[in-house]
Amino acid sequence: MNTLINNTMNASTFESIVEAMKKIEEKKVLKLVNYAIREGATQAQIIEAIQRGLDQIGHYFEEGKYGVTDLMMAGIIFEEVLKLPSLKLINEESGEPIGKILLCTIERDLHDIGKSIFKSAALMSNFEIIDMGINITAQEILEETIRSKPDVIAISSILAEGVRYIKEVNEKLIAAGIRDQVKIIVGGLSTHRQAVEYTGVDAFANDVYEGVKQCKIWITEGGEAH
Ligand code: B12
Repeated sequence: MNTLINNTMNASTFESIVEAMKKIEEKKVLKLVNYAIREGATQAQIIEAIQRGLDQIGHYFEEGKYGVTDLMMAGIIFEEVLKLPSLKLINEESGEPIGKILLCTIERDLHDIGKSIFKSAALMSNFEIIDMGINITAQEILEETIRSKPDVIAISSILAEGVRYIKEVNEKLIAAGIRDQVKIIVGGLSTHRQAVEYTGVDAFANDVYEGVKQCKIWITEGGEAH
């Protein structure tokens, strides 16, 4: 049983969202998500249900049951869910920014759903976000870091090849003599704790809320990366 399900989201609603997502049933997913929100589901619960469906879609893709068009459709559905007015309410930014995060998806990677979720979670925690978008090179990250002086660089890397470009980001910041002025956190399917050591970044988190918590620790308590 999923740890996120509690009395704010009925287990059968959760499973129905997973099923509808797996089958790429756009209208049904949106209807069920709206229903779940009315039931009191949190943003994290909804994201987890959709992500479970997406994981299955990923397996179907590997097995050849689904093609790239299906992946695209799945991505579109997730984006529509994130844009739902009922979910947007939970996304609203409020208060003074507590710090600045430079956010992007790494070079050659076009996946941006995880990045959008991290952005929502960071905005909810009153971070200012500079979203550079997708397919961003180490050189572009270096230039934007010099320009906007963020406290944290947050990188999403879904494709396995992303790890080497993230390593390049670290090397470029060191060469420019500014590595000690900024923290780097990475997240995504291709990243794992070992990647922290290989790439030289400060932290890894595949859970966006854990990632935002780490950024807060760096900003508000001057804490060290885990
Ligand atoms: C939707 C999708 C697409 C869509 C993307 C649409 C979009 N707007 O993003 C499209 C159709 C464009 C696409 C294309 C491709 N895809 Co694709 N895609 C997926 C799919 C089904 C879902 C990805 C997703 O959005 N998941 C939901 C989000 C929420 O999860 P997430 O990205 O992991 O993010 C979470 C965490 O990782 C974390 N996180 C993410 N970023 C960050 C950043 C920070 C700072 C932090 C703290 C946390 C964090 O938080 C998020 C929330 O929990 C996955 C399958 C899967 N199991 O995930 C395949 C998958 C990622 N794709 C894959 C492949 C192979 C491709 C293609 C190469 C297919 C092709 N032959 O053309 C292309 C590559 C294009 C490119 N150059 O990037 C493979 C990747 C294999 C690998 N590891 O390298 C997967 C795993 C499918 C598979 N099982 O084979 N894809």
